[in-house]
Amino acid sequence: MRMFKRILIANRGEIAVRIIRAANEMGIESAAVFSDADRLALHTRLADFAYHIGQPPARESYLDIDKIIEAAKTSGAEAIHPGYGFLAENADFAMRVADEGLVFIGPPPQAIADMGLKTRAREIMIAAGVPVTPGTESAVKSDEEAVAIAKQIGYPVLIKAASGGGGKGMRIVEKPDELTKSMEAASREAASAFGDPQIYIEKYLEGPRHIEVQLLADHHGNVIHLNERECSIQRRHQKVIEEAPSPVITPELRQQIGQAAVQAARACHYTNAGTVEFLLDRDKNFYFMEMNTRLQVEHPVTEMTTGIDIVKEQFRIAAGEKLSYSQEDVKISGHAIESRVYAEDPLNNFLPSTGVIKYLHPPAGPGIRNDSGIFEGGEISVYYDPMISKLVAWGENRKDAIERMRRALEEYHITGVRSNIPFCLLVMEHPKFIEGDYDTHFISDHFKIEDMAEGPTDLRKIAAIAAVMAHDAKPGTKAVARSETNGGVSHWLASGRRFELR
Ligand code: MV4
Repeated sequence: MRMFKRILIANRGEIAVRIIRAANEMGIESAAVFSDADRLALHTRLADFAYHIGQPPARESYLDIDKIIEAAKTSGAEAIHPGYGFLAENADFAMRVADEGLVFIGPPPQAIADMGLKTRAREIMIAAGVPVTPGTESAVKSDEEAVAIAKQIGYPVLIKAASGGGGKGMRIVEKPDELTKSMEAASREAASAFGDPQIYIEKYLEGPRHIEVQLLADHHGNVIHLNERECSIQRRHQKVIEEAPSPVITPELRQQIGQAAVQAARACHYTNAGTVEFLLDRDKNFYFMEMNTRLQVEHPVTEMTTGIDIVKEQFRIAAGEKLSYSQEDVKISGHAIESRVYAEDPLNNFLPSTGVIKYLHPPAGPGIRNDSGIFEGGEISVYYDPMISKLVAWGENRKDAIERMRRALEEYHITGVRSNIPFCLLVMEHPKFIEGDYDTHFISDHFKIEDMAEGPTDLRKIAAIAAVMAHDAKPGTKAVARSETNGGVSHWLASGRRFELR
């Protein structure tokens, strides 16, 4: 099979841009789809072709399977890359793409469906000998079974929704007398959220770390892993900081968890790029949690530490080529950290901070990668994910990567919306983060909502704060607010104080 001449990207924002860039470098033409809200978006402008597919709400555009298929056919694309989110883990969509004679740049529909049902995924992993948390083998069928299992594995236990995932609809049960009541509530919640009342029970691990393994699998039986990422720094199941490699994974453990991930991929007949998520307990035992059957947001930290372009490999795999790398080719070079820069307002329940980007100065320089779908004059709207960009810093070691990320966050200036940049900076400066001593409770253990709030974005207020701080600052200390007005024209200072020589 030969490489595609043209592909369609069924997505928007930074990931659509990321995919367009990989296609461009490989000489593959790209067709974008866009909603009314994205007429001027970066992905719409960067692609070789762009097709309008409907109204801003995703249901009427980026989730409209018929429209996307129509755009693909009209464009003459041979394959569709779904990105992440939207239709990426929709088995019906993957099936439909194939039925239309197009190639889905992702796994087989059966693998998507199997891994989407958490109880089915557990059954497959248990049968394949992949470690899973102690608990029910599949969905619980009766109260009696639940009581017996919970007693056997010991409290606390965690009730999860069979069709859930990403942390939605989970319930911790501390004592036996709460079990049946919590099960009823969890089941009712699951039925209304996922249309499936089935639940299952696991031993609840306290303070686990989230470790995930990147996989590549071709259509010739080759499966390799690209090492782990650590994604424990998250807030309400929203990842904020990710890094590769994990500060706690030894070479021996890396080999074991990587092998388990490869086994998991083989067990569900996986092809293309995928990720197996594990929980790591305090004794460093790892347990299968979920498999993500898509390209992930945080894939750049793996790219920057392995030198492998995951999106290009996705194209090659989908076109029927063999993997370009064997397991022995995969090395780790240095350390990479990603900050997900969100437009959100902690003081307003973390709702998206919507508005027009009035001023944008993204960081650059050595070891910095900033994957972004926004631009000055662009808008963060209510319709889509409020991620502004993924800021990735590479360093020769973890300390250098942290220092580089701190420097880049200090350089990064956005006005018009509020962002979590100041919060990401606090994480880079936190002693526990610097030590690598953290788990999935890191944010709730160490931060209050007020810590996460950005100061006022009004330039006059910032200038006033800066003036006060400059006045109060001891010699040699840095000002934190970094704005001044200059003849009515506002501009930003990178850091520190400015002087005129006379
Ligand atoms: C767990 C757990 C503790 N014990 N399962 C959250 C997301 C979903 N995929 C599963 N999750 C968890 N499952 C057992 N048996 C703790 C979590 C969890 C978590 C996992 C990864 C990253 C962040 C998390 C935050 C809270 C809870």
